[in-house]
Amino acid sequence: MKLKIAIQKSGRLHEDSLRLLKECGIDISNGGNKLKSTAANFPLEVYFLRDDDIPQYVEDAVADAGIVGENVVYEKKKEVEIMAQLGFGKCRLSIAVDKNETFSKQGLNGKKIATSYPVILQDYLDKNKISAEIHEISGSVEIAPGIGLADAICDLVSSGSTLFTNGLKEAETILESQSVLIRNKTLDQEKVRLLEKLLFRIRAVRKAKNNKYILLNAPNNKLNEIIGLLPGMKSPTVLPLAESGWSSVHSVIDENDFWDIIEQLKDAGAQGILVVPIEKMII
Ligand code: PRT
Ligand code: ZN
Repeated sequence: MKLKIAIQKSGRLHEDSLRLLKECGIDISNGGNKLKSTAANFPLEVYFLRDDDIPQYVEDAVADAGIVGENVVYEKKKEVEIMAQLGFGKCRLSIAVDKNETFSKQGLNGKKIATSYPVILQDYLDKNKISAEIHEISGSVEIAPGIGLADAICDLVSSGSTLFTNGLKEAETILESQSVLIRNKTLDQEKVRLLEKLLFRIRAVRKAKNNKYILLNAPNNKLNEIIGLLPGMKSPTVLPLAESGWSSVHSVIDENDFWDIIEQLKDAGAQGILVVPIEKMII
């Protein structure tokens, strides 16, 4: 029995999806032109598909699970369950208008909005009691206002440079998105067990990415203060240095607190601070 997982065949999520599986210790030969590939060391079969088709395949149990953007999951409205956010493919679905226009939500009334996300956009319009016309197009949405096809657009944005080069500005974010792991809702016990195993590994990889291992030297009379700055997983490890009066302190810190804590540690008298990436974190 193998767990079947669908990932994007080519495009923005392809590499990161494969990398995540690899970091979970699962070796898959790269897609190339193949439709599917079997992992050498985990009961997993990987299907390479267009991202738009993945929710449907997962609903139909052609694939048991899939990796796809939340934007696609919400747009397709298929019967699938989101298991975990994966931290890559981050973007937002936003309404954009001409850069010289003053934007207001109610100002969208009676306007024409071009998008590849009619379902999510309609939900947003309904929620905000806006009555606008949705013009669905499948690509190059950003050129629609320039050629007189629409007054505004609703499209994915990451750096914002596509909007900028087309004389548009981001006016309102309607969805924050990133890649997620989705599953079919009626998997049998054995498949659920495999999926849990995969999810356990994904969590360990994700957790490790958000944390760093830190080692430093501290004068013994400053140890309490320094340890107070480093909660660690349980509590920091403290080992005596060969030089008397000094200790080596080891701990784990959150990536987001990193620079703040480093400053405080230095101020407290820490020296020789080393910060190293963590590969996996099981807690
Ligand atoms: O062939 P297939 O159908 O599988 O791929 P696709 O062409 O439909 O999708 P692809 O590979 O472009 O994107 C896959 C997923 O990546 C999307 O569904 C999102 O979840 C995610 N993602 C993250 C993005 C972006 N960032 C993004 N910037 N998808 C698209 N864009 C486009 C956007 O549509 C716009 O044209 O990039 C442009 C804007 O980028 P910036 O950086 O200029 O703002
Ligand atoms: Zn697509």
